[in-house]
Amino acid sequence: MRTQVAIIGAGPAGLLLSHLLHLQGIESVVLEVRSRAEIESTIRAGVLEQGSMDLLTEAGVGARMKKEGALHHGIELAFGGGRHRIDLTELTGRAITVYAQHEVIRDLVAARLAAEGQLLFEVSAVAPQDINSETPSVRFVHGGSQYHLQADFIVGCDGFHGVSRPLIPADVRDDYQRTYPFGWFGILVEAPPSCDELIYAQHQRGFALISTRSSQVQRMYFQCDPKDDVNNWSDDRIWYELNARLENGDGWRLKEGKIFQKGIIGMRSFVTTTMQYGRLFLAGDAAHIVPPTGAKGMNLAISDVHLLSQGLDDFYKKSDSDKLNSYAATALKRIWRAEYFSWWMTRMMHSFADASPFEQQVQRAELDNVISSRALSMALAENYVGAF
Ligand code: RFL
Ligand code: PHB
Repeated sequence: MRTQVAIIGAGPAGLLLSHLLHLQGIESVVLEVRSRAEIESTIRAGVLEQGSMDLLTEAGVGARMKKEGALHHGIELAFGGGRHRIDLTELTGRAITVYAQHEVIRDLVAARLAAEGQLLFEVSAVAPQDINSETPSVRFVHGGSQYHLQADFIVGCDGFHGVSRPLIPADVRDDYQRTYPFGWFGILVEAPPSCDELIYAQHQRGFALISTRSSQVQRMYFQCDPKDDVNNWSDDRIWYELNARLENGDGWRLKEGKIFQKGIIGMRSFVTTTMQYGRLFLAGDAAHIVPPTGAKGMNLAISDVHLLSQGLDDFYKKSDSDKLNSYAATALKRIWRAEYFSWWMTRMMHSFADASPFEQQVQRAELDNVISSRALSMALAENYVGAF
């Protein structure tokens, strides 16, 4: 079995890379451990930057996103019993779209299958070999048979817990990370939206985020102990906590409904700066993780593979490896800015158990500064919509 680019993982990074390569006439095979039904139903991100929307549209996979996604021109910051709108479009000329990650995945899977792309689900024992040679390959098992896929390049798009990153020897790999002392409790609710835009709330009891999925389904999160158990949280307790953190002093309350999914997510920042090792490249969560407060993870995965597809195009069409060789350095500029922004939003919006009263007051003052200064509002807006 032979292809030009072997792609490990069918998340947004792997699927979009395969699709972009196809548009450029470059062959790839995507290997995915999970089933199609599973990747098309896992609930994750929701916010697409304008640049991501534009790329998906140009690549011909944006029609449903345009129809079913919700274009948002602002977000709200809630703190101190008040709400403050950050007008993203007035400040940056750009907007974001709220469209679930698994819908992006469905659109990409449909496009790959319509083009008769090689997309193998439920593979196991995925083992890249000879990554530091010009003849890398991947061994794997599919449908009970062993396969050996020869390729020119291997791209690890297999997320944070995948097999690709650990193949880069520890002595040449530079990893940077931070784990946060809290997690997010996420729920999906059958209810109409409680507000027109996303609300990011800072409160002594902890952070809360009100997002949406459709006119009937809402997505909400609140800061929790990462080791907590979802079974400790009855629906009543969840609504009490969310309403307490969003209190507005004017009797406003969330529109409650049936909670049909609950889960706890850990929070970390992570970057490996070694995104290339020989003929192995890393993209998306395989190379970096951001806490979800900045809504950057899926967008970074999209911008990584956009860059990589350009590098591979130059390699095949012009025998020019410059863009491939500068892939890591170019991608990391954007990655570190997104890491900074996600860390900054996380620090500003969450409660830290060890914060002194002084630090708590300074945190509030920072939020006051962000909403009162046009320069700081604009910095937040530019980072949020990805205007760089
Ligand atoms: P993924 O999506 O993790 O996909 C990796 C795929 O690789 C497969 N895999 C393997 N396949 C073959 N062989 C192996 N050995 C394999 N090991 C793993 C996995 O099964 C999987 O299908 O990585 P990718 O493509 O890099 O995409 C990254 C994004 O998924 C992630 O950054 C975002 O979901 C992060 N994120 C958000 N990003 C945003 O841009 N906007 C948001 O609003 C946003 N909200 C979020 C988020 C992530 C969250 N969670 C659950 C961490 C909200 C949450 C709650
Ligand atoms: C989501 O809708 O899942 C979402 C929105 C904004 C974030 C994180 C997650 O910052």
